[in-house]
Amino acid sequence: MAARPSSVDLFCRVVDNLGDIGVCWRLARQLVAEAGIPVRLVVDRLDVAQTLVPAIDPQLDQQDVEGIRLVRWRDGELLCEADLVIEAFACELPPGYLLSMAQRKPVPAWVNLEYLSAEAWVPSHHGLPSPHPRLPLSKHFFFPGFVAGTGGLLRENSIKPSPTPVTVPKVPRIFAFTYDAGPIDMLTAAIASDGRPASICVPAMEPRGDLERWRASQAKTGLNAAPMLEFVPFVPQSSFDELLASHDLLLVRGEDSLVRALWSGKPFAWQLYRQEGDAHLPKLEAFLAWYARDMPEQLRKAWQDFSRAWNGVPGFEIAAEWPRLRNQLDGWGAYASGQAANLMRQADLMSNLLSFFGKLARI
Ligand code: TRH
Repeated sequence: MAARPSSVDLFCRVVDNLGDIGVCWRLARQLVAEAGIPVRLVVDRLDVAQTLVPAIDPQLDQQDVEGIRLVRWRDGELLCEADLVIEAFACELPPGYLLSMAQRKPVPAWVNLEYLSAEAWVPSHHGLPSPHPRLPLSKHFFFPGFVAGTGGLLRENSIKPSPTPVTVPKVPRIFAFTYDAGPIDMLTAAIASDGRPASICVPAMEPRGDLERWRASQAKTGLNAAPMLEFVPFVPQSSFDELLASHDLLLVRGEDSLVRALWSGKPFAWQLYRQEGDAHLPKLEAFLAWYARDMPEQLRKAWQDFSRAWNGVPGFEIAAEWPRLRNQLDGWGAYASGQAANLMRQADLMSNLLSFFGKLARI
C-alpha cells in the first residue's frame, strides 16, 4: 500500500477575495474528516477565514476548529512537524520553516497547490519538481484540473450525481456571485427587455450601491425591474452547496465556486478573476472549449458567447447573448447534469494528492 502522510502542514496567504482560504479550508476539512490525517492550517488572515467559517476566532494565534489545528501565520516561529507540506498558490513558506523542513529526516514531501486551469499545458506540468537552489528540498507543482493527468478537482465523499437530470423552471432563479455589479446590472436590463421573467439573487456581501441606483432609476422610468433583483444572505461555506441548490441557474466566480457549480449539476457560467494583461482570457477560452466539447452546436455557441459577454470580452454583449442562451435552457440543464456525473467518475483532488505523496515517498 502507498505510504500516507502522518500529518500535513498547509500554508495559505489570503491574496485577495475568498478563494485562497476557500480552497485551503475545503482541502483541510477533507483531509481531516475523510482521510483522518491531522492538518495544521497556517493562515495570515483569520478574519477572512472567519467569513467562511464563523466558528473561527480571529483573535487567537492557535485554535482547533472542526478538527483542524488553525495557526496564525507568523514568520520566524513555526517549525516543520509534518511529512507533507502544502504551499497553496505559491504563497512562499517562511524561511525558518523551510530550514526546519531541510533538517527533518527524511525531508517532507513539498507540494505547491496551483490554480485551476483547463489550459492544454497543465497535464504536462502537473507533478514536475523544482529543486530548491540551496537546500536539499524539491517543491512539486500540483495542478488541479478537469482532465486525466492533472490533480483533479476537490470533491467530498458526500457529493453524488443527481438521480434525475436538471430541468429549469419557466421563471428561473439566477444566483449571481460576481466581482462587481456591472454584469448583474446588464443582465437585469437584458431580462427586462427580453420580457421572459427571471429573478436574480445576489449574495449580500459587498456594497451593491450601483445596483441599487440602477433599480431606483428603472422604477422612475416605469420599467421597474425591482422584483427581479433579490439580495440573499452570505452563508458559511458549509452551507454554500445548499445555497447553490436553491437556485436554477448559477453565475459563479473564482475557483471554488466554479467547482461547486460543476458538482451541483445545474447550468452555470463562470466569471474569472481578472488578471493583468488579460491573462485570464486564454484561461476562459480553454475552459469554454473543454466544458462545451459535447454541447449541441446552438447551445455551445449561445453558452460560450454569453460566457464571453459575462467576462467582458470585447465584441460580446449580455443584452444580445442572454435571450439566445435563454432559448437553450432545457438543453443546458440536461448537459450540466450529464457533465457533473461524468466528472464524478474521475478521482478527486485529495485522493490524487495522497497518491502523489505515496509516489514521492517511494523515491
Ligand atoms: O472569492 P473568489 O473570487 O476567489 C478568487 C478565486 O479563487 C481566484 O481564482 C483567485 O485568484 C482569487 O480569489 C485570489 O471566488 P471563489 O474561489 O469561488 O471563493 C469564494 C468562496 O466563498 C467559496 O469557497 C464559496 C464561499 N462562499 C460562501 O461560503 N458563502 C457564500 O454565501 C458565498 C457567496 C460564497
